[in-house]
Amino acid sequence: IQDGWFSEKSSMWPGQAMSLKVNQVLHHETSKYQDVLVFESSDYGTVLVLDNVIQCTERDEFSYQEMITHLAMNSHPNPKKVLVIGGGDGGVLREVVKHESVEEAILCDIDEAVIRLSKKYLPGMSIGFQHPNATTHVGDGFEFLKSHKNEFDVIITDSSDPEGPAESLFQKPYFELLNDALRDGGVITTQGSENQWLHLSLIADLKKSCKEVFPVAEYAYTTIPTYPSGQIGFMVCCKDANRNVKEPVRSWSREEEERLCRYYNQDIHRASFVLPNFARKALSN
Ligand code: AAT
Repeated sequence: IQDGWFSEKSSMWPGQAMSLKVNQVLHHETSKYQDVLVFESSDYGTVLVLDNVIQCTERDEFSYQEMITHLAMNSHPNPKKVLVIGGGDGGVLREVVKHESVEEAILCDIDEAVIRLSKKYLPGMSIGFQHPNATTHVGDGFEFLKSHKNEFDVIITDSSDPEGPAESLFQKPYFELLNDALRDGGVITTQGSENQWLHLSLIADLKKSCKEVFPVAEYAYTTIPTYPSGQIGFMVCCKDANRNVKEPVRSWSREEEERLCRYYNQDIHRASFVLPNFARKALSN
């Protein structure tokens, strides 16, 4: 933070930096895994930052949390048991339990500090932890999956960027673990290596790894002002070769959509897989 502004500088997005005006720092600590900063911004509400990278702001978090969740949930006919890897702010859990079919939702985040501070400073997201069907486990997602086989209908990996504690969550052995942890017909989404403007070759590698493991692996994206370049992508994969994840298998009525969500709807589900030519070409194989 310099002269009252936070700037998100990183070698992952050289030569650019999203800046937010800081009203006040609410908390700053070094956890076991990362530097954790919570501040109140002038126009984006409370902001959570890990290792100098913005994880969420109260103003625009719904775009990411709704899309990473409902792209997976509405690509499954009847999701009962759901796992969230990462997502320590609780926002993805909040979205998961909007689906009435869900009997059990488990969250596994590596860092208790994120969960603790979100409960204190981000009530709109951490409300997800309060749901009676939600349970929380503190630990590494990669390790957690090793002891869970053939168990989940949907697994959502809401992880930080590949530099840091989440590095292993972007590689093929992780997708093999995900595949083994899914029941028949299961669906996953993962944070897809940032975005098309910055990391096309990383995304192409990620998609290739997913395709080697899952019969269906598609890239989708959402817009979000406070992530690098204003967008972030997801891999959406399914164990069932006949499932078209670009078409929701379940959808809400327009009234329900507007009551439940601020970003996601069935048209945006379909549209989120449509890519501009430069990205379509790079991801075509
Ligand atoms: N919904 C907020 C967005 C996030 S949160 C990423 C979470 O992943 C953090 O809470 C972090 O503690 C957790 N995490 C990191 N590594 C692991 C791991 N190995 N196992 C389990 N959880 C992990 C993502 C923001 C994306 C930022 C885009 N620039």
